[in-house]
This record gives sequence, structure tokens and C-alpha cells, in this order.
Amino acid sequence: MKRFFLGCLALVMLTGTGVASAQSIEKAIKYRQGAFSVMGWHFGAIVDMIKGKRPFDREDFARRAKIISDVSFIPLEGFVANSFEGSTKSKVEIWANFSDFEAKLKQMQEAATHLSTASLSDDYDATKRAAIKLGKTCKSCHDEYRNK
Ligand code: ASC
Repeated sequence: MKRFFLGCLALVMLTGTGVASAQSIEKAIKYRQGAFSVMGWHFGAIVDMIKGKRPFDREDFARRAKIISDVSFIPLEGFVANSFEGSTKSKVEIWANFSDFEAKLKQMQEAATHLSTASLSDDYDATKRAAIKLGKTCKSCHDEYRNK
């Protein structure tokens, strides 16, 4: 029991400062970029299928859409306090408007989930519309919160 309390105390002392080290900020930046990179990889393939640059394969499309929707829930945790300094394009505005940023991320997650569901149907037009909608949610956040 005593060890448990000492352990808790140590944990509180370690995390209690609320100041993240430059190293842990870089780690968080890499973490979220990894997730966005996975989403971008698969969305790129999806867009190519829609544009006819790659053969449309419904099963492969749905597999990729599922990955995007699953991974869409990953990045938020990586936007730790003040992680706009370092190897990132994230704008400081994210932290000044965090609830708006979160709302935009949520719209992306919803659009991704919708695309994943639509891609399991035989309704190609609805699937295409869902993909375009997802792309718009990416863009709207990038326009506001990502440096060029
Ligand atoms: C991607 C990617 C983006 C978005 C955006 C959609 O695949 O890397 O930044 O889609 O182009 O508008």
C-alpha cells in the first residue's frame, strides 16, 4: 500500500508541472502526423479511384475508407498544449480556438465514418459524394489551422 501511494506521488510530481518538455512535444507532433499521413495515403488512393486514375475496386475502396475512419480518431490526442512550435505546420490558432478545432476534427470523423458506411453499399454516387464531403472537411481545417 505504501509503495502504491509513493508511486502515485511520484506520478503526480512528474506530471503535475503541466509543462511538457520539448521532447514530449516533438513526440506528440510525430504521433499526430503519423495518423494524418496514414489517412492521406488512403484518401489519395480513394481520390485516384474516383478520378479514374486507378481502377475502381469496391472492396479495396471500402478497406481504405474503414482505415481512414478508424484512424480519424487518433490525432486529437497529439495536439497537446502549445505544440505549435517545432516540426509542425499547425498554427497557434488551434490552441486559441481549441473547441472550434475539435468541432472541425469531429466533422472530419463523422464524414470519414459516413464514407466508410457508404462504401459498403452499392450506391456509387453516394459513396463519391461522401468522399468529396470528407475532402472538404480536411480542407476547411487546413485552410484555417495549417500553415502552407
Ligand atoms: C488528402 C490530403 C489532404 C486532403 C485534402 C482534401 O489526401 O493529404 O490534405 O486529402 O487534399 O481536400
